[in-house]
Amino acid sequence: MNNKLNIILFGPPGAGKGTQSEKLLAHYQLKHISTGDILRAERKAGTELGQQANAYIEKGELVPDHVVIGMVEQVVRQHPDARGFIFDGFPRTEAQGAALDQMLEHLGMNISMVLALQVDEEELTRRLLERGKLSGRADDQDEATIRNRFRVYNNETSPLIAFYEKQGKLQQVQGMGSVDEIFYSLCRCIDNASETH
Ligand code: B4P
Repeated sequence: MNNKLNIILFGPPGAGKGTQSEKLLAHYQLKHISTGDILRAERKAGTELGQQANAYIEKGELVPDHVVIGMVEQVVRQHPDARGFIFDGFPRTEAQGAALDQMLEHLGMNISMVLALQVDEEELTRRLLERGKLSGRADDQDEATIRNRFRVYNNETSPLIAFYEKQGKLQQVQGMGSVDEIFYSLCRCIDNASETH
């Protein structure tokens, strides 16, 4: 295995994955892979993939596994010289987690750690509705869609917590507080893990 720093930033919708990824990738010089951002860029460009994905996103459903797995693999393969990757919003199902492990193993890499942001649903809802007002993102504006996203997270995504716990890679991080406080906690986890390896 090579010594790239590959981090999964995990958490429910609105947990701060995108917000913290921006700070972490600048600090550790990593390549950012946000499946949500890629899907929204496809939609903006009016591609067929973007139009198909939009139908799922607007309802708060997950885009099919094979679509997002293919997207992630393409980005990983395009950056063989990256110091490592931050996977933001991916994986979101056990099938995506297994595919990611397989893909990285094939490329002589692995996941270094999974940092799971913990935020309660009341705060998540508040953040998403607030972003909805500012960004115009349709999936952040409707409370029923937000509730569906939490339901999908609880049913399809949260089993990944046990998946990564079994691998000894999961670290829970307090995701309530200021952006800088949470960033500090994440950096502490990464630096401690890097020292012990
Ligand atoms: P994503 O784009 O991944 O959206 P998200 O989970 O809602 O956002 P994130 O967690 O990054 O937002 P953040 O907290 O940073 O996914 C959107 C949709 O795309 C999914 O519902 C799905 O349909 C599809 N999709 C994406 N990936 C997929 C996959 N792998 N498989 C299948 N489908 C997939 O930000 C939230 C708000 O909180 C921001 O406004 C931010 O400013 C604010 N905030 C952040 N930290 C804060 C703090 N500490 N205090 C106060 N506010 C804070």
